[in-house]
Amino acid sequence: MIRRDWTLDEAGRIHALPLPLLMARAGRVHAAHFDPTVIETASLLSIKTGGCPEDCGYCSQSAHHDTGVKATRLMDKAEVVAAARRAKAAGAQRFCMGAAWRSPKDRDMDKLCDMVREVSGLGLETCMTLGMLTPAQVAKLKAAGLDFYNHNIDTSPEYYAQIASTRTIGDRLETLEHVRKGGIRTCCGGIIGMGEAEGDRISMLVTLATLPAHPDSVPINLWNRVEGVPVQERARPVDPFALVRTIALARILMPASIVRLSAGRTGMSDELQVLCFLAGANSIFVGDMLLTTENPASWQDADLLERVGMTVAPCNPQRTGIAAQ
Ligand code: SAM
Ligand code: DTB
Ligand code: SF4
Repeated sequence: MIRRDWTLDEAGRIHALPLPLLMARAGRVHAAHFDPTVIETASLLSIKTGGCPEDCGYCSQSAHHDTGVKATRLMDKAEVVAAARRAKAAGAQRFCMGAAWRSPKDRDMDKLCDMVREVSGLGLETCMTLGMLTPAQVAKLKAAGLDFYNHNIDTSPEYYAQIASTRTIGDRLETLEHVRKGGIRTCCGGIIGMGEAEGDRISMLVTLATLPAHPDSVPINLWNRVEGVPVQERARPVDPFALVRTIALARILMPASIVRLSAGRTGMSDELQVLCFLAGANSIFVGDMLLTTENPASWQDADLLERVGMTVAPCNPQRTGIAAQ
C-alpha cells in the first residue's frame, strides 16, 4: 500500500528500529514492489558547468564559493548526443543532463528541447536538472519528450536555511509541483553528511513521502567533499549505518519509488553499498564522473554487482512511474 500520510513521529520510530528489524521491513517492502536483484543505472553529464548564481553551501559550482571549478557555456547538442551514445554503449538506461543554473533562460529552451529529442531517439530515458522551471518551460520539455526532471529538496525544511540563502525549500517545492502537473516524472531527493541532525534526515524523507505524489525516483546523495564551500565547516562524517537507515526509511516510506544511491559512492566500501541495496536502494549513477566529482569506475560497479549476483536492467518498467498519485 502506498501511503502519503506519514508523520514525523511514525517515521522516527521506524528509523529507530534495531537495524535487523529495520532491514527486514525494508527488504519486505522492496521485494513487494521490485525485483531486489536488479539495479537501474543512470549516467550523468554536466551540460553547463559552474558559475551558478545560487549559493548552495555544498556545491562546487556556485559562483559564491572559490572551488576552482571553471565556468563553461552550455554545451553544443552534438557533444551531448555523442556523450549519450557513449553512455548507452556502456549500459546506462537513463541519461541525466545537469546545468549549473538557478533556472534556464527562455532563449536556451529550444536547444535543450533538441537535446531531449535526440537523446530520446537513441532509446535512452531522458532526465534533466536545470534549476527552477516555469509551467511554460515544463510544457516545452514535456512536448520534447523529457521523461524525468531532477530537482532535489536537499535537506529538511528546518535545516534548509543553513545550506542555501538564495532560495527557499518552498521555491523547490513549487518547481516540483509545476513538473508534476506538467506530466513529467519527478526525481527528488537530497544529501546527507552536511552536518544535519538525524531528525533532519527523517524530516527530509517525510517531506518527500507526504508530497501530493511520491517522487518517481529518490536520489540519496552522501555529500561529496569539495574544497572551498561553506558546508566543509559543518560537514561531519556519516556513520555508515546511518546511511543505511536513511535508505531503508526512504524505501519504507516510498515503496514504489526508485531509490538511487547517488553521490559519495567512491568513499563507500563494497560492503556498505551492498547493505544499501539490501536496505532498498535500486539505482546508481554509472560512469567515471558525476557532475564535477568522481564516481566509481564502471568495471568496479560491474564487478561488485556480479560478486553478489545482482544484475543491471530497467527496474520493473511496468511498475516504475506508478508511485502514489
Ligand atoms: N542547478 C540545478 C539544481 O540545483 O537543481 C541542477 C544541478 S545540482 C548540482 C543537482 C544536485 O546535485 C543538487 O540538488 C544536490 O542534491 C546535488 N549535489 C551538488 N553538489 C553535491 C555534492 N558535493 N555532493 C553530493 N550531492 C551534491
Ligand atoms: C542527484 O541527486 N545527484 C546528482 C544528480 N542528482 C544531478 C548530482 C551529484 C553531484 C555530485 C557533486 C558533483 O559531481 O559536482
Ligand atoms: Fe547551482 Fe545547483 Fe549547485 Fe545550487 S546545487 S549552486 S543551484 S548548480
